[in-house]
Amino acid sequence: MLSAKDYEMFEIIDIKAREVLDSRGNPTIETEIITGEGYGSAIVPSGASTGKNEALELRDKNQRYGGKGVLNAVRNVNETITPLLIGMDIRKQREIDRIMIEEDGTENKSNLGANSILSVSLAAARCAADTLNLPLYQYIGGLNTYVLPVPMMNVINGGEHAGNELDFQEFMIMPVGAKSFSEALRICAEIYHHMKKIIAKKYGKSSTNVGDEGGYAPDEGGYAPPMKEISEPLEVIMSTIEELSYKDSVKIALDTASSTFYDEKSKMYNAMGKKMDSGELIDLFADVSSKYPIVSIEDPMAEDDFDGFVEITRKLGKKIQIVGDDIFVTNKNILSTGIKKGACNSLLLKVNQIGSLTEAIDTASMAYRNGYSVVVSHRSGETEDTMIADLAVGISSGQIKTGAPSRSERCAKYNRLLRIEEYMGQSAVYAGKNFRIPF
Ligand code: 2PG
Ligand code: MG
Repeated sequence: MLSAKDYEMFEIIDIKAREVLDSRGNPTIETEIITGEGYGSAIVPSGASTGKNEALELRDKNQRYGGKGVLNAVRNVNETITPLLIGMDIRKQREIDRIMIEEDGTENKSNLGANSILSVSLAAARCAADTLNLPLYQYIGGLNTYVLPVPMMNVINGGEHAGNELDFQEFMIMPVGAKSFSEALRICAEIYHHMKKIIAKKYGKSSTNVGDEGGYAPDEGGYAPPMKEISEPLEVIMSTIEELSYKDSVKIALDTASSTFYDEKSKMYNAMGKKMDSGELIDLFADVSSKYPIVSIEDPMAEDDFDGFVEITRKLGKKIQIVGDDIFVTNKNILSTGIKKGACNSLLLKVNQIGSLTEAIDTASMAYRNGYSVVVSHRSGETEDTMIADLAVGISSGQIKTGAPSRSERCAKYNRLLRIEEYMGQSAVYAGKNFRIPF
């Protein structure tokens, strides 16, 4: 039976939002919530290669911070959302999210801003976990939380995340053969460090400068022309893992973010100095995945090329995970269309694409129920917030994409996973080779 005192401990007493900076030095929103006996905070990340249908990130568009200020979003939390939620039971996450979505009243959260709503939604989950004295991942996933994800570590950056000539955005390593998450992370970090020497030797020292997600962003280094061809970063990865004798335990994943080099009018892809139609791009991916141990390709086609997605899934989907990011934008309705048409076999999950925790989890559930795998992901503009580490464990995604270990905002997530693994002790299971269906 509940006593009045029990209820008070869960009651939302106050909510406070403020403007802080993200890893690119752009403003973003942080929100704190307190209950009678708990505290939770969250900071919202921000993308660069964004999908057209993402929920709206509210920016002030005035002279401050080149228009990127978020004081309107902060005001929306402090003046509009807070009075609606004060006194509510912090455990009612779905109700909290629903109230904010209804108050906003738009399809893409353009009224209050997805950044305002999400900051409250995530802070509420963390505050509820704290009030209940549970680790966040366990609050999200309950008893069914024992799977530690395989890192999809982005070690070479191109596209919108770097100022180099590489059109494809992310070249990632996946240590599927490791026995534990901590071993996987060690393998990744060792590869990352050794790769620096290999890149410096071949492309020059300045080619080891890093991009937004901490991966190397090889450019004009003086010794060789800058990396441009898709095979070049793949060769660097292969040489590194061979020299370290990790060839059997490490696979490769790509996020080519193909919307960023697609011309909608001509329906042509413009990469590596060539123009390719949908079929030619698919052939390129079929070719590289027959030569290199590629197990996953994210956004191989542009978000507007739905037919291309269906075609590549039909051709390569048995062997390779085809992940939908810009195409699905963590939106249940769009994912549902994709499932019906047979586009992709995996969902990239980014909470800020949809703007609330419960909606993101609903989209993940739909993916699982239809045999799609789920990759929980950071954004290229990140913060010290580690929520996605708990989310990956909480929904047993088996995979997490959160950048390279040279940047603290990425390490924060890996370090949180190390702590979760230690806390779980013997019951922790590393997804490893079962990363697509880890349970
Ligand atoms: C992506 C992400 C994260 P951004 O495309 O998957 O790696 O980039 O946050 O810029 O959309
Ligand atoms: Mg992507």
